[in-house]
Amino acid sequence: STPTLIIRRLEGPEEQEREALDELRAGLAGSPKELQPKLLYDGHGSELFERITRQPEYYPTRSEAEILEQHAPAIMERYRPEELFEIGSGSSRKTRALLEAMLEHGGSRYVPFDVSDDAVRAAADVLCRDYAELEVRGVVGDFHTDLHAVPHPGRRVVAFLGSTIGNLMESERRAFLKQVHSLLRPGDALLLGFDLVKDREALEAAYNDAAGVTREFIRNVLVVLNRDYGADFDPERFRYRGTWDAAARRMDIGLVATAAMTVRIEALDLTLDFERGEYLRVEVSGKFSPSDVGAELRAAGLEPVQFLFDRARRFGLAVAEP
Ligand code: AVJ
Repeated sequence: STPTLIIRRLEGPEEQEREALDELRAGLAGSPKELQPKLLYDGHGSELFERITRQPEYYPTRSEAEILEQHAPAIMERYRPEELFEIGSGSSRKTRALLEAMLEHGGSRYVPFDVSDDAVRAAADVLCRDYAELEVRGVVGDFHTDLHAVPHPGRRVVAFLGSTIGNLMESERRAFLKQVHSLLRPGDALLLGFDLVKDREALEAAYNDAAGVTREFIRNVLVVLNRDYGADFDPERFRYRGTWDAAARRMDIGLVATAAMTVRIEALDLTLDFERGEYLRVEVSGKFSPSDVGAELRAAGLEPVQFLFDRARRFGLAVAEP
């Protein structure tokens, strides 16, 4: 059979653009100034992130892949979903273990959902080629606003992998998990990947790789702002910083201005002043204990039924039911 591919954009371009500008303005008005992590994933940024996942210091992708390879068959045997709905699917590379196990147990639909249309399209193309019996329905959207608009035609497993949940602040996580709860019916399940709290050394190494790929990934956000928002940032005058904030239990990741400067952002009709040494936060990457995750799931009406780990216990996968 021929696989089908539908790219759905859930919001009109004007609406998307207006929201993006409002968010950008709000973030830059804060202290510290803050950007939205999704700005990192233009075509080049998505490629850089893929390169990060292959760096020796960046364990999360490998650890999660190990968990999925080991446990996907039992998970799919237990839930026997018609579809796998993956939020923030990116390249869908780790998803293969889940897809293969789902196909074994009669499921046939994959719904990758991502902000990057390039990523959804590329992943869908490759998966359609590699799995002839798989039906792929790609969805391009923002998981903060667009999840409710995705149809729910049958039993599903929803996956939110890679510890992307760590990009969200606590109040955002609460709202997000409630949204996810509304995507599930009895018999469905959520697979939530989360990075575990660990020692500062291992964490800071993962976000300060020796090859400098993370630095390039984060600095690329300024190129995105210059190109897409008419800004005039000089990336050379910002230094990368990725440090562990033990009290907030998150990596704080961003750029430090190496000199006082003024930056213009045409799309916002905004002139921004930076002091020398001022921090521009680009993302946070929260780390969790299984009990933190369990409590947040329960608060959203989800029941954690299993916590799975890699052998070195660096990363976790929660299985939860509505
Ligand atoms: C894609 C958000 C899971 O937080 O580890 C990797 C992004 N940033 N290195 C993470 C990231 C710098 C990544 N997530």
